[in-house]
Amino acid sequence: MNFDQAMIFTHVTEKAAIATLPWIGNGDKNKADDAAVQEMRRVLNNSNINGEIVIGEGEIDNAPMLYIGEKVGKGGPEIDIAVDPIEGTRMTALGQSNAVCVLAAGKKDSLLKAPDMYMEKLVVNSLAKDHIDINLPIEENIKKVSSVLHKKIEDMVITILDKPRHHHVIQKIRNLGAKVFLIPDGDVIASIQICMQNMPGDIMYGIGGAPEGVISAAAVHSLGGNMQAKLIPRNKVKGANLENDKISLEEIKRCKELNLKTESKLLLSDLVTSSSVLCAVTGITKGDILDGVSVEENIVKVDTLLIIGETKSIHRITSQYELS
Ligand code: VTB
Ligand code: MG
Ligand code: MG
Repeated sequence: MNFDQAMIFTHVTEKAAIATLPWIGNGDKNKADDAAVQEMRRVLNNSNINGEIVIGEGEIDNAPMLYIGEKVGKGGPEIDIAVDPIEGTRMTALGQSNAVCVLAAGKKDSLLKAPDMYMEKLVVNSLAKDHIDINLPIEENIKKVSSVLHKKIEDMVITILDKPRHHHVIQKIRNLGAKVFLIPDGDVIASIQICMQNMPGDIMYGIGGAPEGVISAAAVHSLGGNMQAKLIPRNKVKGANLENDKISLEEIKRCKELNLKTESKLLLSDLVTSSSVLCAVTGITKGDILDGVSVEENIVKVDTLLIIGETKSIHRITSQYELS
């Protein structure tokens, strides 16, 4: 993934973010998502690539989607793409901070092909990269990481999605004496933050979406950090009932077809198999690392983070478009 290709994908997330503008704070998360999906698809299809969506979000919340297996582009190099047209639809609809448009792209077969389901994730920065194991209790991981970072347990900050499924683990972390920073949504931005310098958070842990996991992995890999994960069936996350059990069986079946096993450890090298990957993320609402989309007269401004694996570089790109 060279710089020319990187600009293609920057343009994609920028335009998708701009398309959400009418829906920011409008209360309707599906309309916002729909606008971003349509625009992302349109811009991808206008690009000189031979792209395939290998993992996309949409099934979990029944949102309009760029579906898994969809081919995009006018022709060109073969590229795997993982998309989340809006990461934080609720935040967009409610005008809360940290909603973004995001994708990861890489040379063919560089990104994990998986169903859209839940994923348990553990993310650390480059200093701690050899000191995690998702199969160990979270307390053990915190202890190992604290020692390599030369931090006291009391000073360790664990970032976690604020969801009922995490109440138990949050309690365990607090009992250990470490700090928990809760985020309402958006574990992609949280994962990126863990790997950036001068940002709060030493470990990102918890269960979120698999598409978000693969996208995060591209960023984490490019930033030299580490991530481990497990694909988790829905009934283990949202509780067992007739519907969730049925979905879970389907998820397990689809994983088998893709040669994947649920609830078993995936290494970063399983999630991302090459350094030829990138992650482009454009702010929708103002957040911790990015500004949101803003308009002045007939100019719309967008703020993007472009993280490139080959060059191990991170670029902050501010762009202006004339409003049409
Ligand atoms: C996860 C997480 C995302 O939504 O997909 C979460 O990875 C969905 O969790 O960052 P629930 O189904 O329990 O709401 C986000 O937080 C936002 O897309
Ligand atoms: Mg989304
Ligand atoms: Mg999402």
